[in-house]
Amino acid sequence: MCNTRHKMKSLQCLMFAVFCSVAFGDTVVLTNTGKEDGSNLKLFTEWWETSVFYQIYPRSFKDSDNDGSGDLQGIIQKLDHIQDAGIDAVWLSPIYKSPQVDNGYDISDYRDVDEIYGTLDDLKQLLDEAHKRGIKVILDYVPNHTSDQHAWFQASLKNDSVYADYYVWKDAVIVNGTRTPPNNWLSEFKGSAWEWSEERQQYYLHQFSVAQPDLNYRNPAVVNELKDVLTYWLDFGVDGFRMDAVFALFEDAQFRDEPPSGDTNSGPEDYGYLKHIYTADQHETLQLIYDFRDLLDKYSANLSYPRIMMTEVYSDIATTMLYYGTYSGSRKGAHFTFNFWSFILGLQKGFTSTQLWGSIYNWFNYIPAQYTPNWVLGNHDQSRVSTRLGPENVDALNILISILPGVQVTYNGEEIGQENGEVTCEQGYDPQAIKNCSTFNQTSRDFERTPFQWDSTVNAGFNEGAEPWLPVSQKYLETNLESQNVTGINSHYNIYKQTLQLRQSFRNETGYFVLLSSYANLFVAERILSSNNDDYVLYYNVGDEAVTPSKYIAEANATVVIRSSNSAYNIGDLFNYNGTLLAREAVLVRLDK
Ligand SMILES: *[C@@H]1O[C@H](CO)[C@@H](O)[C@H](O)[C@H]1NC(C)=O
Ligand SMILES: *[C@@H]1O[C@H](CO)[C@@H](O)[C@H](O)[C@H]1NC(C)=O
Ligand SMILES: *[C@@H]1O[C@H](CO)[C@@H](O)[C@H](O)[C@H]1NC(C)=O
Ligand SMILES: *[C@@H]1O[C@H](CO)[C@@H](O)[C@H](O)[C@H]1NC(C)=O
Ligand SMILES: *[C@@H]1O[C@H](CO)[C@@H](O)[C@H](O)[C@H]1NC(C)=O
Ligand SMILES: *[C@@H]1O[C@H](CO)[C@@H](O)[C@H](O)[C@H]1NC(C)=O
Ligand SMILES: *[C@@H]1O[C@H](CO)[C@@H](O)[C@H](O)[C@H]1NC(C)=O
Ligand SMILES: *[C@@H]1O[C@H](CO)[C@@H](O)[C@H](O)[C@H]1NC(C)=O
Ligand SMILES: *[C@@H]1O[C@H](CO)[C@@H](O)[C@H](O)[C@H]1NC(C)=O
Ligand SMILES: CC(=O)N[C@H]1CO[C@H](CO)[C@@H](O)[C@@H]1O
Ligand SMILES: [Ca+2]
Ligand SMILES: [Ca+2]
Repeated sequence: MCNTRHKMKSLQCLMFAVFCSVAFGDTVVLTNTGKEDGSNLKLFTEWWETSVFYQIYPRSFKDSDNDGSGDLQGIIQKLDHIQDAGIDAVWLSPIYKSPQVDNGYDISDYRDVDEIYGTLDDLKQLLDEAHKRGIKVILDYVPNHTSDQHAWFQASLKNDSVYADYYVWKDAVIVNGTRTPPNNWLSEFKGSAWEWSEERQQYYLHQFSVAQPDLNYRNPAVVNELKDVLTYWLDFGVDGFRMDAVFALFEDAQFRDEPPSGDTNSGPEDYGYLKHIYTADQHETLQLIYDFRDLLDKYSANLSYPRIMMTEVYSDIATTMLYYGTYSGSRKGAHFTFNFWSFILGLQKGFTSTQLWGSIYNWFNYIPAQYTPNWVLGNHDQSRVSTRLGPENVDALNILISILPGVQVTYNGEEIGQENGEVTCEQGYDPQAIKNCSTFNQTSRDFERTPFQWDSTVNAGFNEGAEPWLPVSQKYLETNLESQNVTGINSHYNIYKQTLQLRQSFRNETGYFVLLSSYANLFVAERILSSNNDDYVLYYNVGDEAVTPSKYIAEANATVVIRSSNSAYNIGDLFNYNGTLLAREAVLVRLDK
C-alpha cells in the first residue's frame, strides 16, 4: 500500500496504486476519468467537461422592477458579475409559465415565460447578452408532471380524444362498496399518489402534489410532445437542459403495489413508508433519458459545440451512474448527472478528513471511465453549504471542487459564502413545509432561497426597497458581494475568483493525476498537470486543532497560490511545512520544480 511520504510518492505511488487495493484515507491515485489506471488519461475536449456551472434561482437573484421578485432583466443586469467571477455557464431554475403552486416546478405552458420573470423577448435578450460574454445558458426542464392548469390536463379531464391518455388515469377499485385508489402508491407530498376526478370518474396519478398530475410516458404522443419542447428551446438558442426529478418519469406498467420499506421513521402516509421499486428508476425511464441524449447529439451534430443535458437523481450511487449512460457506454444519457454524493449526502457538519476522502473517492470508484465527474456543493433544495458544513469550510471546499477534474457546480451565493436566511412559516413558500408550521424549521427549503446579498444598501441591493417575496437575510451587512469584492483581498469571493482563474490553466490538459490522502486531520489533494508537470497540492486542516504538515509530509519548496480567508499566508509566500495550519485553514501550493 502507498504509505510513502507525500512528495516522494507521485510516480512510484501511481505504479503501486494500480496494483494495490486502497484503504480509506490512504493515498490514492486517480485520473480525470476515474480511479487507478494512470495510463488511461482522457482529454476533456468538450466545453462542458471543464466548465463551472452557476445555478441561478431567478426569483431571488435580482429584482429589476422592484416588485419583490427577481426576474430575467435582473439576471441580465448581473451578467457582468457572473463574467467577473469566471463562470462558464448558468442554469436557471424554472422560469416557465406556472400557477406557482410549487415555485415554478408546476408548469402550465412549457413554451412560455411566466410574467413574474418577464417575457420570451427578455429571455432572448438574456441569451444574447450571456453569449456575448461567452456564458452559456441552461434551462430547467421539468418533465415529471405538468400543472393541473395545463391545457393538456384540462382536455384530459374531459376525455378529449387527443389528450385522454396524456396522463396516468386508472379506474377506482371498489372494496366492499367503497371507492379506493387502484394501488398503494404514495405521493412524495404525503398520502395516496392518486386523486379522484369527479369530472372524469377516474383516478389520476400525481407523484408530487395533487396540482401536479404525472404525464403518461407510455403514450408515444406524450414523448413526442416533450421532445418537441426540447427542440423548441434548442431552436430558441439555449445551450442545454437540467432535467428535474427524472427518476419519476415512468411507473410500472402493471401498477403493482409497492412493498413496505421497513423505515420506522415513516408513517403509512409518508413517502418513505414504501420501497419505490415500481415508481422510481424504471428501465423505461433510463431508455427515455438515452433517447433525449440522442436527440441532443443529433441536434448538435452540425453545430459548433454540443448542447447538453444534466439530470437530477437522488437514487443510490450505482443507479445514479446509469443516468450517465450504460456502464458499457453503449448508450449515453446525461452529459452528467449531479454528484450529490460527495458533498451533500456524503458529508455532515464536523466531517473528518477521512470522511472527506471517502466521499470523493466514492464517486471515482463508481463512475465508469468514459464519463466526466462533477462536483456539487449545494442547490435550492439543500441547506446552504455555509450553514450545512460551516462557513469556515467554504473556501476550502470551493478550492477543492475546483481542482478536482471535471465539472464544477456553484449554487448562487456560494461564491460569497452566503448562509441560510431567516424565514418564518408565515413568510414561507415551500409547499410541503408550510403545511405544518411546527416542523417548518426542519423541513423548509425557503432558508436557502432568500435573496442574493449584493451590497449593504436596502434589501442587500436585491431591489429598491419593495418587500422581497422572501425576506433578505439579516446577515447581509457582514456577507455581501460588494464588500468582498472591494475590500476583501482575502474574501470568499476573491478566493473563488482566483480559483476559477487558476482552473483555466487546467483546461487543455491531456489528463492529470489526482492524489487524495488523509493524515489524521490533514486532508491532501494533489493535481499534477501532464503537459508541464505543474504540481498543485491542497493542504486542508479539517480539524479543530492546528496541525504541522511536516509531521506527515516531506518538506519541499512550495509557493502559496491560493489560501482560505482565515490563513495568515499571502499569495507568493513560501509554504512552511514546519509551521502550523490553523483549524479549517486551506492552502493551495505549487511545488517548485
Ligand atoms: C469587482 O471589482 C473589479 C475591480 O474593481 C470590477 O472590475 C468588477 O466588476 C467587480 N465585480 C463585481 C461583481 O462587483
Ligand atoms: C370487506 O367486508 C368484509 C365483511 O365485512 C370484511 O371481512 C373484509 O375484511 C372487508 N374487506 C376489506 C378489504 O376491507
Ligand atoms: C373517460 O374515459 C374513461 C376511459 O375510457 C372512462 O372510464 C370514463 O368513464 C370516461 N369519463 C367520462 C366522464 O366519460
Ligand atoms: C447535418 O449536415 C448534413 C450535411 O450537410 C445533413 O445531411 C444533415 O441533415 C444535417 N443534420 C442536421 C440534424 O441538421
Ligand atoms: C405536524 O408535525 C408535528 C410534529 O411532527 C406532528 O405532531 C403533527 O401531527 C403534525 N401536524 C399535522 C397537521 O400534520
Ligand atoms: C424556528 O426557528 C426560529 C429561529 O431560530 C425560532 O424563533 C422559532 O421558535 C422556531 N420555531 C419552531 C416551531 O421551532
Ligand atoms: C484550449 O484549446 C482550445 C482549442 O484548441 C483553444 O481554443 C483554447 O484557447 C485553449 N485554451 C487554453 C486555456 O489554452
Ligand atoms: C529549496 O530551495 C533551496 C534553494 O534553492 C534549496 O537549497 C533546498 O534544497 C530546497 N529544498 C528542498 C526541500 O527542495
Ligand atoms: C523543518 O524541521 C526539520 C526537522 O525538524 C528540519 O530538518 C528542517 O530544517 C526544518 N525546516 C525549516 C525550513 O525550518
Ligand atoms: C427531485 C424533485 O422532487 N424534483 C421536482 C419534481 O417535482 C416536484 C414537484 O413539483 C418538485 O418539488 C421537485 O423539485
Ligand atoms: Ca421583478
Ligand atoms: Ca411519472
